[in-house]
Amino acid sequence: MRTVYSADHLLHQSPGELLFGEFVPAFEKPERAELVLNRVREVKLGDVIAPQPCPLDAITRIHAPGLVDLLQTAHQEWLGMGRSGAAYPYTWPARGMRADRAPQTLDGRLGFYSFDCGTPITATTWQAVKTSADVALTGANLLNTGERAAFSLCRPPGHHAGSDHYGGYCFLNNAAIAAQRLRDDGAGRIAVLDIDYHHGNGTQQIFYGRNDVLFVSLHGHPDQEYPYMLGFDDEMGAGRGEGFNLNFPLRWGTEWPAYEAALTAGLERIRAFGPEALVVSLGVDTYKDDPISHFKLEHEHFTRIGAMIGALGKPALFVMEGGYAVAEIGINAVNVLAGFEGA
Ligand code: SP5
Ligand code: ZN
Repeated sequence: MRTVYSADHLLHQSPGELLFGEFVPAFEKPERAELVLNRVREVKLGDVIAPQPCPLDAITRIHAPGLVDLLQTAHQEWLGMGRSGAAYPYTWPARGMRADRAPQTLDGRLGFYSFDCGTPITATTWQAVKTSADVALTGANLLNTGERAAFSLCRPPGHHAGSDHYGGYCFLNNAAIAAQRLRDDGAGRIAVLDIDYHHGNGTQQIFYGRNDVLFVSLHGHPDQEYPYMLGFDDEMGAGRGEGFNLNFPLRWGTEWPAYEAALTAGLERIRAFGPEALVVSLGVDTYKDDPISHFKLEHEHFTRIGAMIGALGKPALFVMEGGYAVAEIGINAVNVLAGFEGA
């Protein structure tokens, strides 16, 4: 399968995140994508191609104009206020506060449109974020031209970004933007399967009221794990979307047998839904040595995940999400892709 990649991802480098009361080096760092690319080349997965720049309306199909504008202008405004470094929010709306109107000042808007402090905006973040969406859209276009599979090596990742909020190292929801493109180009039904360790809260929120995009996610249980406030198994969709959202929250320490059982059930739901194509939010932070996660998957399990997805017999677009065991991220991500191709 072909890989879509751009070096523009290097334009986003987080100076760090607040964790357990300390400012620590970012887990989501540029080497991640470089090492996945190296592995793609090492195993000769297929050609590596550059993304086509896509018009902004593919992004505003999914995201609020106020969010897109903030991502584009926040850092310049930050500097204009005499500040240096990256733009971080410091206050957020809670229950009972006015979450229906965007504040006017930069600090108000940074908090209004975000949900954590791990997702800083630098001078060149927007260029990386826009190109990451282009990488996803170009992958969707490959499926539209009849390819059975494509790998969008997106960075920054996307699945935590909702229609009007960013966070979790994610600014725009690459997988959702690609899924919408597949719908707009004629696919009647699309399934999004999210295998990142963290719940894809953004993707769930975007499609929660819809029955044309099924969302299925396996992730750390929100009782224990980030993003804490979404991803429970009683979230089944709303309105016309009822029955088209399926969460498999799994406890810390989950090993392959329980993971495989949940994936089998998730794939069964996707089979019954009968999508024209699948978008896979491919995070490999389920790996046993991931520094911020608590599942116990081994290299070989990623190959098996890919084979199980391939056995559906549907075209699939793989969109890169998380994975922070940097030395092994290439092996784990490409094992999924090779497993899919071998199925
Ligand atoms: C795309 C993606 O994988 N985003 C993940 C964002 C997670 N950010 C919060 C990190 C919390 C770290 N918890 C540390 C546990 C260390 N034992
Ligand atoms: Zn993750």
